[in-house]
Amino acid sequence: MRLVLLGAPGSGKGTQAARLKEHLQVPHISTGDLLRAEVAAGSPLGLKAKEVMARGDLVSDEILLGMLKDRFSRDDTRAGFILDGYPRNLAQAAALDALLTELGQKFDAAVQLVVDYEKIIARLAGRAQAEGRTDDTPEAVRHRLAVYEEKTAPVVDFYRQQGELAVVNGEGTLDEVFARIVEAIQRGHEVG
Ligand code: B4P
Repeated sequence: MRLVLLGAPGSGKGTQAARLKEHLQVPHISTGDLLRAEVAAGSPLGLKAKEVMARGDLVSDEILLGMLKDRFSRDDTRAGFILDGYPRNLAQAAALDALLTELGQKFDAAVQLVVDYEKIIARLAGRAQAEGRTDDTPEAVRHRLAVYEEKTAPVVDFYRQQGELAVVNGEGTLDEVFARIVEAIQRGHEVG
């Protein structure tokens, strides 16, 4: 199974991807996690990404594509993957398409998790307290939501037009959301 997870920051992509990884037995590729690992390691790439991420802006397409190509060069992605946090703009969607074509692969579904913005703000405020992520401050969260509207929402429309989008309600318990995603993947069409 090859899955792309879409949704606003805090919509539950990372949370659900961790469960889907066990369920589908394929690797979870989170571009946010890959970037945070670079920042933690203090690599040149991490130093470039650090401030951009803290502001809630998108890291450059060039850096992201390099990281993604590197990750897809590993054998474990041949059986499938859950891609979480990529693509985040139309240029990244085109780059993903080209990369998968080059690898002779095609993803099975793009799943969008939909959560009301007020709930997202509350979730991320909770995570800010629990984990202290620099991009979960109220200002950064507001900016991330604006970036999502401007840059990532067109990606959702693009996959909808291609007939590849499954829209899933991301509100409710973790189990409820997980069950909806599994159902959406199985049915291959939109569920409420
Ligand atoms: P990400 O790591 O992708 O962060 P995110 O959008 O906040 O989603 P995340 O997966 O962490 O949160 P989740 O919804 O699971 O990106 C961080 C930054 O990296 C970006 O802002 C950008 O700077 C950079 N970046 C990443 N990819 C990029 C790309 N492709 N191009 C350019 N830049 C890129 O969970 C959020 C919270 O909600 C958690 O606390 C969780 O416990 C809670 N939660 C989840 N499900 C819930 C539920 N059902 N009910 C209640 N709470 C729930």
